[in-house]
Amino acid sequence: MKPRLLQHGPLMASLESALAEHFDLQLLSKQTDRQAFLAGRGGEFTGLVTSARFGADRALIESLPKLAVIASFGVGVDAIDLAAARERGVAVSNTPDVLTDCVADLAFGLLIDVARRLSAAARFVRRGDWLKGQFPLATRVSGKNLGIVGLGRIGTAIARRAGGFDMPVRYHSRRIIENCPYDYEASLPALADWADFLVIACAGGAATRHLVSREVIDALGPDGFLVNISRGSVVDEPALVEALLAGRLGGAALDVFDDEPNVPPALFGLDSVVLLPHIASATRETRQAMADCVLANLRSWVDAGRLLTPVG
Ligand code: 8YV
Repeated sequence: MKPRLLQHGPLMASLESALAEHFDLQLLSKQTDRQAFLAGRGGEFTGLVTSARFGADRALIESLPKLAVIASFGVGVDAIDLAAARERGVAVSNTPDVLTDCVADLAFGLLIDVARRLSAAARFVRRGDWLKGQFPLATRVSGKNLGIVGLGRIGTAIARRAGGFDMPVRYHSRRIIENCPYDYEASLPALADWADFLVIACAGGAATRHLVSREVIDALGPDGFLVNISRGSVVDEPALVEALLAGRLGGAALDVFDDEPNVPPALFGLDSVVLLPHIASATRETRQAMADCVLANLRSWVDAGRLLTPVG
């Protein structure tokens, strides 16, 4: 008999079919009465497969009394109640490493876009405005100061890319990293003050909520640019919108938002912002590698009783 696996939220079609080959897969989203389904059948599932987007809250974890493992598609686990999982002895896996390069590539794409105004210039051409005059000058990237918030796998990959642009790099994180080639800045406002570009690459969740505050945004200032490929929750979004509208911040390039897929409409008319629909890991190659990682974790759990990429 195949082990019972509950799926929360949609996944790539190829992953869903691969999972269905190895597991008795039930989709929570297909249940018309979710509460009644969980109350009646929650005890059947030892595994839950979810994503960084859908996560697993305490109520869901507690409605699955035999739950032993949660496998999540994505590296961020801020939407999973890890405390609830720990209390119940539930092991959790994510998909680190395989998405690092694509996320770092996109961070640099955003950085160049917002500084050189690529998206804005493309809109200018499509509007026919080139026929009427020149596009305004933009901001140089090479050689400028890059501040990175969170120097984990993704932050480090962004720092490596900065080497190709001769950008001095400094970072801010919970603690200093030994033998790190980049200078540590204990104060985030001080890092923002030094930086021409501030890239957010730390984990989301309660510990980093609104870390990029009004004070940090003002320290980055009218000549500075914010790039976010982490989580919208890390930034005080209303303060960011206010600063952009008032011209107190040079620009922002955002792949993530506080209430996705809702983006503050006040940003739509601004050429100083680049807005993307959370696509940092969204390449065919990386998403397939993430799917393979989810499947490999679940199969290893069943076959060997251990996860390949456990969280924490
Ligand atoms: C994906 C992400 O958008 O890995 C993460 O933490 O946010 C992204 O890679 C997500 O996994 C899709 O749910």
